[in-house]
Amino acid sequence: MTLEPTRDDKFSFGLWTVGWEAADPFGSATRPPLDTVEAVNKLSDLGAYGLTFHDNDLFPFDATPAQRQHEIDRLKGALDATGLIVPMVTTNLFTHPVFKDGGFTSNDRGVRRFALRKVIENIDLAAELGAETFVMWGGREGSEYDAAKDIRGALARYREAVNLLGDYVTDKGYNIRFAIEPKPNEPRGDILLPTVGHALAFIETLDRPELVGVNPETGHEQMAGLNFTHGIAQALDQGKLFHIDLNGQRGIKFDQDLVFGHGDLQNAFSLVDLLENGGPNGGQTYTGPRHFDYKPSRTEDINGVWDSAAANMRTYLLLKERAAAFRADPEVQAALLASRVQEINEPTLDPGESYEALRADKSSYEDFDTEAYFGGKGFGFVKLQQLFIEHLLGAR
Ligand code: GLT
Ligand code: MN
Ligand code: MN
Repeated sequence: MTLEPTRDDKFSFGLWTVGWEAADPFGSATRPPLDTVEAVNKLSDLGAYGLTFHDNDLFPFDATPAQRQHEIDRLKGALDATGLIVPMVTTNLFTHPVFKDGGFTSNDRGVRRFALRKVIENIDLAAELGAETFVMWGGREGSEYDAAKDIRGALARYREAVNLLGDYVTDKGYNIRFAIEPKPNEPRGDILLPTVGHALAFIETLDRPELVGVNPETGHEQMAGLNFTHGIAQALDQGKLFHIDLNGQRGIKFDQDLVFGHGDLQNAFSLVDLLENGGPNGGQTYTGPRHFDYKPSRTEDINGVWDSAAANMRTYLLLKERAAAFRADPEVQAALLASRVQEINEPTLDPGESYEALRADKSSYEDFDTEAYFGGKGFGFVKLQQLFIEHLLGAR
């Protein structure tokens, strides 16, 4: 297996990632702006297949129509020259002061109408560039103070917005689906739709749930102490993994946006196995873009930017190679069997078995030897996990 990224690996990067100038709440930028054409050329050279962006990564918030078009034309020229594509587009509804209380859910109705217009303009651009996924990260949709936000009202406005945008892409005949990106907090004290589970539940309340899925980000689930691989498995199970933001996070703290694998490496390993192989027993895999939403650390100059971009892809491919080795190992196969990992796919009831039949089956209850589970019948999960670690470490 090659560790050189190719277009077939479907690696993509946000323009805001490699283009991050590294200003944080405590310090000013440490890098100059990165030109869009240079970003496209370099990502293409490194083996990526896609570039994604917010409207205002490409042109400023206050750009004139001519300036906007000039930047779009420059991007298109670079895409044509390299063959890079734009698989996903998203809208900046968080930087400008007008969005200080959110876009779709600001208490200010005028702001909500402005936000909808801004997104609609950007959906037209996404369609023009052939993007098939439109991400909605509502980082400013939330609150700091419980008294200041009617959460049910805000969710109703969120729903109203997504429903309208669903009508828009449907009426226009655009081949675009929406992906909601959850995050628990930062920049707001508490953000609406904070986890994959909240977003999945919300989607079922929409007029066109089939048009809307999720764009989970590694660090965002891990900031809430959640298992990212579990969240992704559930999104796959529900047919809702429309896009994914891969990065690294070390525990429950601010959003670190580290390189993929530079956080919880074990979880990154199980994630790649899930995306590539469908998890322990195979099954539904993920075929969409492997999108890296990371921030090259503030300590880095432009060399560090490109080293870190390459590191995301190389780590992904290394984990993919390690997952294949893990699966091919006969000792792992034996350990999986001993741990009865495949048995979870066997239905608990016999075909057609009713609850009456279950109640009539004495072996399921009256004669079932529960005592055997005291001091016996261990599952052997630790032995299996050690094999997983040894493959991760390249020791096998
Ligand atoms: C912002 C956020 C990311 C989102 C981007 C999409 S913007 O950088 O931190 O997680 O994916 O709006
Ligand atoms: Mn993040
Ligand atoms: Mn993200």
